[in-house]
Formats: sequence, C-alpha cells, structure tokens
Amino acid sequence: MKILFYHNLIQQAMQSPVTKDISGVLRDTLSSYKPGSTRNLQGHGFKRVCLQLFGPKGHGKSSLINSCLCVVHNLPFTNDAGAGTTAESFATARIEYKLTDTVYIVDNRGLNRLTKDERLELSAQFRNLRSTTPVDWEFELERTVNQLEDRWNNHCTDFIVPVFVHSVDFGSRINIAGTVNRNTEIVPFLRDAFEITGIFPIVVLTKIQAQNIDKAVNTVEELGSQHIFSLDNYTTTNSVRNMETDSKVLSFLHMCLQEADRGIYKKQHLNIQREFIKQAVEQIKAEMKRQKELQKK
Ligand SMILES: Nc1nc2c(ncn2[C@@H]2O[C@H](COP(=O)(O)OP(=O)(O)OP(=O)(O)O)[C@@H](O)[C@H]2O)c(=O)[nH]1
Ligand SMILES: [Mg+2]
Repeated sequence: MKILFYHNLIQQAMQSPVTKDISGVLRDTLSSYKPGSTRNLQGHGFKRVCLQLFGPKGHGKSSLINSCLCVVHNLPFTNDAGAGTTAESFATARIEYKLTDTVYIVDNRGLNRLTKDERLELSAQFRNLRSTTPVDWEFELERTVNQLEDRWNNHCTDFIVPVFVHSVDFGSRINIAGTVNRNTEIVPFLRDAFEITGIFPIVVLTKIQAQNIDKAVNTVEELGSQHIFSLDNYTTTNSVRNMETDSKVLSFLHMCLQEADRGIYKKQHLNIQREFIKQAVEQIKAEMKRQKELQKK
C-alpha cells in the first residue's frame, strides 16, 4: 500500500505541472525515511542508505549533490560540494554529504579512462569497502586491506545505491548519445554495480538545457537502465530554485530510496556481517589477480 502511495506521488510529480503540495509531501516522506520503511521491512540491520555517485569527470556529480542538498533542506543554493568552477578543477576524493539522518549522498572522483583499475576501485566502493578518502584510480592492494577495520567497525551496515551521472553534452569519452562502440565501454561498470549491490544504477542525465534528450534516454535504456532522470542541476550560474527542478530532484531521491528498499528486501535474510566479509574476500581476490597481472608485465 505504502509503495503504491510513493509510486503515485512520484508519477504525479513527474507528469503533471508541479504543485507545491507534492514537493512538500515528497520532502516530508524523505525526511521520515528509515532503511526499509517504504516496504515496512524490519530486522534487516541496515542503518543508513548511501547514494554512491559515479560517472565521468565534469559531468555534474558534485552539482547533483548541491541540488539535492538545497532541495531536501529547502535552502537557497550553495556550492557545498565544490562543483567545478573552472575547467581545471575536479574532485579527487570521496566525500559524503548528509541529506537526512539516514540518507547520505557520496561524491566521487570522476571516471577518466575506464581502465581495469578504475573498475576495481569502483567495485570496492560498491562493496562498501572504501572510506571517505582521496580516490586513486591507480591500483593498490594495501588500500583495501588498510580500510577494512574502519569499514567493519563503522559502516558495514550501510546500504549502497549506485547512481550513474552523465551529461547529455556531446564530446565526452563515454558518449551516451554517440556510437555503440563507445557506449559499450561503460557496460562492465554498470554490470559490476548491479551484481554487487543488487540494484541497476539509477541514471541522472545532466546539462540537458534545450537539447533533445530522447537519443540519450534511448541509449541508457538499451544499456539496461529502468530509472532515468534528466535535469539541469542548480549551479552558480543557475542558482534560483524552481518547482520543476525541485520536483525532479525529489523524484530522483524517492526512486533511490525505493530501489534501496527493494535491494534491502532481497538481502534481508542475509547476515550483513557475513556478507561484508564475503564482499571483502571477493575484492581482495580480484585485486590479487590484478597484482599478478601487473607483476607479469
Ligand atoms: N548547464 C549545466 N551545467 C552543469 C550541470 N551540472 C553541472 N554543470 C556544470 O558543469 C561543470 C562541472 O560540474 P561538476 O558538478 O563539478 O562535475 P563533477 O562530475 O563533479 O566533476 P568532477 O568532480 O571533476 O568529476 C560545472 O561548471 C557545473 O556548473 C547541469 O545540469 N547543467
Ligand atoms: Mg565533482
């Protein structure tokens, strides 16, 4: 019943001219959310939901965080997440931002060359094995081992929701609206996210401006995505809040929580601690394999 309620709210928020009431209700339900609450799930052990952003450099990850922060807290736009203001500035660390007591959104270093090592690093993040520290796309096995204790003590009860952020601006390396060959480069990253978290990444297409986004939407649908949101983030040059963007941001966040609860439902009979160890072992095995490959070179 509750799921239907959320679903209807989101449908209304996405399809109809937005009313202030819907945004208000969406914001309230978000602030009262606890892991599992949209499905009335209890006893699963997850304490926080972390929306783990990933995507190429400069495509709007930090800006999406800024948008979420000002919309959820209902405050004027500020550049809290340090979105790039010059072509040279880009993030190199994972930093988490609090949306509510139980929902966090995690910034990330932008993907660069889509290498095996970037893929391994991202897998570690999806497995909840990374602290909020600088992100290095260069492979280093010790990093995983050194962070295990902290993750075990503090964060093994986080549920990770993967969110793929991509601009519809053309000319990027992973060109969502471009040729099939280039799109296939991102497929292993999306598949890893799904296999590890149980959730196919939710996609946010940014920098839509006046562009026709149909082609980009079709492409991500073909890659297997079912939940796609398109918006122009709030930025320093587009900082005035409006109902349409607010509603898109809230709808996106609600979808993340619904997907989190679907994932929690799938995992609720698992033992979280045992699952954490299993994921850590899988990651370490993959990293040792990579280390051997590198040593042979
Ligand atoms: N027009 C428009 N500009 C955007 C949008 N999102 C981000 N930008 C701009 O794009 C630039 C890069 O945005 P960031 O949010 O820093 O991108 P990022 O993915 O965090 O980049 P890295 O940290 O380098 O990986 C900034 O100048 C933003 O103002 C959007 O939806 N529309
Ligand atoms: Mg950034």
